[in-house]
Amino acid sequence: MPRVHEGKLDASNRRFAVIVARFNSLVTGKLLDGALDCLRRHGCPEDHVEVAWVPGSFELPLAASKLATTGRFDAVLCLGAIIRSETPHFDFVANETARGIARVSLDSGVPVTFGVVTTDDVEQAISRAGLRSGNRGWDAAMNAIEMADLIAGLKQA
Ligand code: INI
Repeated sequence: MPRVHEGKLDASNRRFAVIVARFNSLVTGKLLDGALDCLRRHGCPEDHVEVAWVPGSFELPLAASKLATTGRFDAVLCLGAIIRSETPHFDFVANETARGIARVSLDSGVPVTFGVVTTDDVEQAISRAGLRSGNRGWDAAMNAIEMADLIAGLKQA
C-alpha cells in the first residue's frame, strides 16, 4: 500500500492571511465574505485571521510575499476580480497577478491560494462571487485549509 498524504479540512489550529483587492470591491467584498465564512465554518478562530486590503489585483503578490514571509501564517489567500471589459490591459494584469502569486508560494514555501476571478464581464464576476457559480473566495479558503494541513504534514513526514 502506498503512503498517502492528504490535507484535512480542519482549520482550528491554523492561521491565515487574506489579501483583498479593492478594485471591483462589489465583487471582492463578496469573495472576502465567502472566504471568512469558509474559514469560520471549518473551525478557524476569528483571531487567527488577518485581512489586508491592496489597491488592485496587481498588488496582491507583493502583499502576499510580505505576509507569507512573516512566519505568522499557515497559508495566505489572495482575492481579486479582473474584468476584461473594463481594461485594455486585462491580459497583463491577469498574467502578472497569477505569475506573481505562484512565485510567492514557491519562494516562501507557504501555500498561497488564487482567489482571483478573471472574467469577460461584471455579470460573470458577480456570478462567481456567490451568485450562480459558487464563490471563488470560499474555494480559495478551502484550498488554503487543505494545503496548510498537507504542507504541515509533509514537513513532519
Ligand atoms: N485591478 C483589478 O484588480 N481588476 C481589474 O479589473 C483591473 N483593471 O480593470 O484594470 C485592475 N487594475 C488595477 C491594477 O490591479 C493595479 O492596481 C494598478 O495598475 C496599479 O498598480
